Amino acid sequence: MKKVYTCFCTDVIHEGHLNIINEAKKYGEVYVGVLTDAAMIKFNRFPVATFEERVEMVKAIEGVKEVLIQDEIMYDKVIEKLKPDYVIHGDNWKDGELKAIRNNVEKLITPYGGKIIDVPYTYNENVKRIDARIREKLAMPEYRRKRLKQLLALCPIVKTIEVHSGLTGLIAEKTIVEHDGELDQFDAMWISSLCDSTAKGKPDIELVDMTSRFRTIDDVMEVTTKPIIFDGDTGGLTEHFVYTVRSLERMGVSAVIIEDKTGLKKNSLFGTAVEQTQDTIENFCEKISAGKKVQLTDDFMIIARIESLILERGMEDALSRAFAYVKAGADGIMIHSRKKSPAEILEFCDKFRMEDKTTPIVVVPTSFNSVTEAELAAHGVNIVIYANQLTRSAFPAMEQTAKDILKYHRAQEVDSRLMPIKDIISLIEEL
Ligand code: SPV
Ligand code: MG
Repeated sequence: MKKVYTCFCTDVIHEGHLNIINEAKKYGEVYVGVLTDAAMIKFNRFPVATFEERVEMVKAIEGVKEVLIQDEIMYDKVIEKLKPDYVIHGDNWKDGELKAIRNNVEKLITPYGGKIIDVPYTYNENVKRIDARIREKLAMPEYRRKRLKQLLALCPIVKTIEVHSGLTGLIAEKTIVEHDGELDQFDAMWISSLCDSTAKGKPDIELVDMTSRFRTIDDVMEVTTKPIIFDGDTGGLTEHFVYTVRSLERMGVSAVIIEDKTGLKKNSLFGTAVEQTQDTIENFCEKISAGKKVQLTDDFMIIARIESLILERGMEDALSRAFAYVKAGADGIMIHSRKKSPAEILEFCDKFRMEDKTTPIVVVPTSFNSVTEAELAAHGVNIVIYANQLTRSAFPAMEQTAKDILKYHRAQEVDSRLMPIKDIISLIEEL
């Protein structure tokens, strides 16, 4: 009997999958791989069924001889083990990022005479509806809120990108890249105070009030499913912060990061060029504890951000604050720096990890941007936030377009740099 292999990356079996199985049966015995959560989230949506449930679901399909665990997007391990005569898949993998997977399979099976079978991809109204329903579920507060904790357990490092609107949210949600035979996408979104304020033409001094910041969150949530980390600035007065925690948690935000500054907050990247006051350890610990006390679920995280390195108060101060904040209940630590070199950040992480192996560490490599995600993860970092790059890339592009239209008194000269209207329209899905 010939062996036919297919890999399912889904949490619902619909007619498209059954069609693949039925086609596969014509060629031999059917082996189905179920992609693990860690592999699935690299290029697909977050699963709504557990891995065990997905395995059971596939086992129950008539005609499936055996279910295999596939723990990588690429097929190397599974093909080496099974040596299938055929690998069958929907023909949607012939284009776009999925092509990298097809290429990988082709390279692996051709040498021993294996063949690929591309079956027409089923994407009818029914399948579309099932897909949309799952995404709607993922966007619901009770599913979205806990996702950051789930990702922390699954990813070597949670890759987070700044968003400040529905459109930037869509970019965070949908951008998948194929590079060097690997697929990747962002895991989470950061609602930056700097970029949220900048998008409104306002300075980053806690001037944009919470009602307006929540409006931004809502715009993003309307069109995305990924978890949100909210930049809560200083958290404001403790008496106000407790209300913010309640609201964020109810909305389905996964985490708030508050920084240990007090008084008129200025953006950290000004460093010591402007006057900024660090809060006392005692006050800030009280704020963290008060926030933790009012929280209603175990899903939500309050992450304490330490400004000691920004304000040049030294490593010892940063570390002692980190341990105190964790003791006060912080679910994570963000350490910030405006140095070009990542050295002080990595030193902090190493020293923190000597005493605390588990509390998540968050970093924002805006200044020390040469550091890679792998290096950060190797020093114990769990979340990396690209805090302002979308805003900073859009602004010069828009400004140049405005200048050129003024210069040429028409728009033809700029057109070749613009996204075609057709692509803009397809970015935004209609119900
Ligand atoms: C933000 O994005 O608003 C931040 C990070 O707080 S930073 O601008 O680097 O201070
Ligand atoms: Mg900020």
